[in-house]
Amino acid sequence: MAYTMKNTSMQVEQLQEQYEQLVQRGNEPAGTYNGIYSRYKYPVLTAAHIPYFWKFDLNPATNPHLQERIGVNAVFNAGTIRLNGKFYLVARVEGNDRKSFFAVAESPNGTDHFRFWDYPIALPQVADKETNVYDMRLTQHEDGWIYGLFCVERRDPAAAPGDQLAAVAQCGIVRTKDLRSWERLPDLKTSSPQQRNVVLHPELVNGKYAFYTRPQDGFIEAGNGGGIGFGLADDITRAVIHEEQLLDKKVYHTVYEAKNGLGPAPIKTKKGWLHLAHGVRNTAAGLRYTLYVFITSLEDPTLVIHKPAGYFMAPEGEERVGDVSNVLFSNGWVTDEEGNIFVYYASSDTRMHVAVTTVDKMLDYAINTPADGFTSDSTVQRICEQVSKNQTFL
Ligand code: M1P
Repeated sequence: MAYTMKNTSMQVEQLQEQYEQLVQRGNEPAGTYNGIYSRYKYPVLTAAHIPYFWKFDLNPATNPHLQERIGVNAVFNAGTIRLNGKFYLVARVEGNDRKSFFAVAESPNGTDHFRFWDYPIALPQVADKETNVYDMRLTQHEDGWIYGLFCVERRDPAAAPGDQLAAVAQCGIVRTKDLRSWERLPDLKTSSPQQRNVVLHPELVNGKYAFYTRPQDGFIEAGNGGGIGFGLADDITRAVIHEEQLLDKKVYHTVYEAKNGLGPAPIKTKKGWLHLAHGVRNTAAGLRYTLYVFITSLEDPTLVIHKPAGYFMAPEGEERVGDVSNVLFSNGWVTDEEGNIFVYYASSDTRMHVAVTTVDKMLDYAINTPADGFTSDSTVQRICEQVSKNQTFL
């Protein structure tokens, strides 16, 4: 049956109501107690948070069946920033057509009421046009700009004609003052064959722009280049890193044994630069991505001074399942004046969540959690020591 004008307008109202119900839903802390952070109950952004007017042609003359014309598959891996008391996520939105792009969602409190702006971000293009863009890290830099570093992906020019998988990942750079108007700068140049998970440090180091990198040999495998790297560039408008040093390597039999990558830009604290990263290990069920934490020295940002063993967060419950299951990935967190930290993380390349903690709790966690002993025996010894000391309190 063809829809009449009346039915169409009723259906549009229904779409609008469903959308408003979702966007206006409150959120609350939930999940298992660990004293370190509180997960929130509902994801803060999902594909359902995409405005209905992005997906549907609302004109009854051109869309009599009110069909969804442009589908969205997932919303994840958001860069974040807090400006004038509001929380902004620059989310990776992935269309049904597999192309990712960026869109800004805004919330008054950081835990709910995230609403996408009316239009996604139309990134200015560079001459060597990319096929896909994703995973923006936002850095409020001391030079006054907000920088967005993201992955640009192009088909490998050396790919054999039948090979539709070979790709090259590099770091794209944009900057803005208001998240509305974006200036595109040339892609970062390094001597590594590929780059992903590149993050700009918020301060100049020795008068230069400092980048956290993730050099990699191939598109998926980090290969010999595995680890979080660090390099300096003289000029952000033509950024070239001549020398990359590994700051946090992948290590045998750890949660970052296969590869790792920095998450958001680090938070400056009195005890050092606080970092959140993802570590990847291999399992019979495929790769497992968890989040881990470390601190680098304020005097030497390439020096890791605290690193708790194991993961800080791992996929739980519904987080475990999605387009790429068993993945937690974070490229955004924000602090507020009270010392709270809002950790934004994506689960299984499908949706965005928030967990809330404080700078004090994170420092306690990072400094006082035992470091990795790298053997089962050392783990057992630590537990035994703790149990012995706890006898007085039991
Ligand atoms: O699918 C998990 C993640 O895989 C990639 O991250 P990495 O380069 O560290 O393996 C990225 O594609 C990321 O977007 C994705 O979430």
